[in-house]
Amino acid sequence: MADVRATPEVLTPPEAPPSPTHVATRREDYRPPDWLVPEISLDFDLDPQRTRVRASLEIVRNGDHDRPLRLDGDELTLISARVDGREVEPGLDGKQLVLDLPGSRAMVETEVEIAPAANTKLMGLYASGGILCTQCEAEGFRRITFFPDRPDVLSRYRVRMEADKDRFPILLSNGNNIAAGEEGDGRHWAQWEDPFPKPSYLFALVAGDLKANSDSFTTMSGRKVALNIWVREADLPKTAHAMESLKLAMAWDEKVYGREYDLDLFNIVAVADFNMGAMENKGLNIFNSAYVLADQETATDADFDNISRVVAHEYFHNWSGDRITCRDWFQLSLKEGFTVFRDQSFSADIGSAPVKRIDDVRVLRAAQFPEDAGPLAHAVRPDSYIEISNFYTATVYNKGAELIRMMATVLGAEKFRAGTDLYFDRHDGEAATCDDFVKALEDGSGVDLSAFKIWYSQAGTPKVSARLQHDPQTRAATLHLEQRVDPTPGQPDKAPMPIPLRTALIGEDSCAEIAAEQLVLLEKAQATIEFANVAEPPLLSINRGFSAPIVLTVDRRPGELERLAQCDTDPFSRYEALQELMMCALVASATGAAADLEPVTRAVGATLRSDALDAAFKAEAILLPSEPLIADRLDVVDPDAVHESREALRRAIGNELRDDLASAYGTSGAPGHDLSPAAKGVRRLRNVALALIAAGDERVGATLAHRQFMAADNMTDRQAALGTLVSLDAPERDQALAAFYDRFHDDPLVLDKWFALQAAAQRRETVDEVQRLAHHPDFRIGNPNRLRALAGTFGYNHWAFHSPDGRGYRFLTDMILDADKLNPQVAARLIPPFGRWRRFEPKRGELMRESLERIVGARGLSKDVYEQASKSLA
Ligand code: B3K
Ligand code: ZN
Repeated sequence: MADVRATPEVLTPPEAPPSPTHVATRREDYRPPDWLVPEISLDFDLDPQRTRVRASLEIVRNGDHDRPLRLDGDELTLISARVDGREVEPGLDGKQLVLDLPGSRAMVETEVEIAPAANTKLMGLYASGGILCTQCEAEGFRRITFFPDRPDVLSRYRVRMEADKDRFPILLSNGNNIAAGEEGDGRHWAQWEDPFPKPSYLFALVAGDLKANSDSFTTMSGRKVALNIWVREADLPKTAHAMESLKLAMAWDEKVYGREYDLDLFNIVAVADFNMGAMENKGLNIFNSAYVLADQETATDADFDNISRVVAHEYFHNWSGDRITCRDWFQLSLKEGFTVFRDQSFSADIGSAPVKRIDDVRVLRAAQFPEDAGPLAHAVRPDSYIEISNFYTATVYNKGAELIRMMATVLGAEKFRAGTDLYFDRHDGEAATCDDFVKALEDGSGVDLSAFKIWYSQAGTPKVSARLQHDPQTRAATLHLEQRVDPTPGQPDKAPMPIPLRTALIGEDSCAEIAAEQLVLLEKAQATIEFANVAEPPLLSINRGFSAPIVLTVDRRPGELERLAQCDTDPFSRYEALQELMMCALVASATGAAADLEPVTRAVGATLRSDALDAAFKAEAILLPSEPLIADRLDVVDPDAVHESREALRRAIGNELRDDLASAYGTSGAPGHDLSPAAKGVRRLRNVALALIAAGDERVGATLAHRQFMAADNMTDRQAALGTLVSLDAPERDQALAAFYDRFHDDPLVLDKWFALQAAAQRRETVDEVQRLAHHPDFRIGNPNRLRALAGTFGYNHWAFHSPDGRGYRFLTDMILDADKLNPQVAARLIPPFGRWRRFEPKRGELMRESLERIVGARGLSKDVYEQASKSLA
């Protein structure tokens, strides 16, 4: 692609059309609530078509003001409103109910009607496969009843619900079940009370024909907590792993953070239609069934790991989210960044820590770095939003977690724990801010962390360059460091950021650590660090463990990376050396330069043959950087050149290392039922090897993959075999796809895999395939998992999505516009692949831009999609 030299600036976008209803909320406008609601009683007369909700709010004026009470509402039919028992006619301002209240307290009662079965947004109370359930974060409670729906209004909830007993035998809400009874007309009722004041976004209710996997956990203070995972009866056998994960998470939070569970009951419910992974409602977590249900036949090792991760994440929220919540939605990372950091540490502790770190960094680079480098860049604590749902991003979650990790690294384990102890004590029962969190860490540890606050407010990934000079005569080595942050939307000028770099020197000859690891804190734009007594040529091992979320460029001599890939004593940096070695070759060939693949195949071979490395690490290390990651390194992206360069390297590895790959593929020690990190590692290595064998020789690959597919006794091997086959032009491909469908078409989560595998296929025909699949009788645009499996997966299939004729763009645009009519939140999450249009060669860039314009110009567009598409154009 050396001949393609576009000037992306010529692709100027038009002004986004003004949209008066889509106004931005700004962080600087925060004001404490005018009215508080210490107590609320809710009474639900449940019916999928028409549910009556009666709410009694004890209202208290907050401060000295004469502003009216404003209650948020959305798609509610108001039946009646009363103040202190007297019927009133409230005013309406937009969607808000406005009531002038003379005194400092009042009892406000409303009665509304809602239609759960018609709720396709899956926010508020909705129906999923015969179950009635809720999702309130961030602003869904207002779709259930009129309320000041903001996270700094904390209330004690009493809930009564009544429903048909046959259809809805189980009635659940937050807290404790205090009473239940029959109505005599086939209906029954239950009353729940939650003793912990909570914001409305943590309210939950479930009614359905559910069965529980029940267990218990005894807390460190000796209290017995009843645990239930509620699912459809047929799914009960698939809940064992989630239950084990929950108990491990409860014990881990006691041991690592001293946090004990606080109610006598903890319920989890799994539903098939859910906008994201799961939700941490107090005492009643509601989950996307994908993060609960698993068995050997239907779930992969990655699925099992994701279940542990998400179950733990939601459980950890009980303290970092529920007991201490967010003052306003700009502070979202207070609970999400911290909770992701907590779940990452948990997964590292129960599995392989190095492999977990590699995984986390891979996610960060795949999802967050592009965000930071594109038109949707925002700070970990954003300054404004049109639709808050659009800010549940990799920046708020994963970069937020990296920010906490950096502070934890600087403090060390003991001081970090002192800081978090103080945070939990000081803010228990409050709605807090990110500043409160840093202050508690500082006060608890006695360490000034104020410099790190810029990571909350400044968007963009810092770019650090490093150069090591060595003088053999004086045995002195000097490390030169420089940093810069590129402008992001709304932030043209950037300040230097504090960057903690775990750094060591490795001897090029001895292959050993010659300068022990130290923590270098780069605070200014530039710094130099001196090393004495460096007796042999040193190799720079820097940003070990990925101690800072940065893009690092190191000025290296030829051969350094290959040597580091063998010698680095930090597993992450060793992985990184091999990845960087591959990346250099890939970027060279994608830009038409001569690429020497030999050092790469040599290093991959050495990694495969190493006795010192375990299978899981080998698998991660030899996996080639993805096409989007290669594209991120290019000034102008030609997806065909990127694809060809990656395929060429895969072929070279497959051909050159045939024997090493065959022996890796032959590794034993992974019986299908064995979920130990070692067995998972062996399966991973075998499956990575299989894909590379197929890259070297399609026929051999197809034969092996088909044999594995037919013989597999677990979903990891079955899915991986099919994953290799779908990208090949072999007769086994269609046979295997048909066999997979025949066997699993009644299992929605496995059927999602079938859709996703085809949408991920590395073939020219994939764009035709996804169009056909969109008309498949099993495709359901209203089911978020199915939509993501097809359209979401396709959007990240770099080569196929960026088909030069623009058909990939048209497909995704149509999907987004169709999905937006039903579920704006999920539709908006499909937009980011379009956002990088300025970086593509001009023809594709123009087609991408046109797609965004078509979206922005569509009639009746939601504010979710409007915000993402219009910002992507800017
Ligand atoms: N807190 C929820 C996310 C809610 C998303 C709302 N659009 C799940 C989680 O992060 O644990
Ligand atoms: Zn969370």
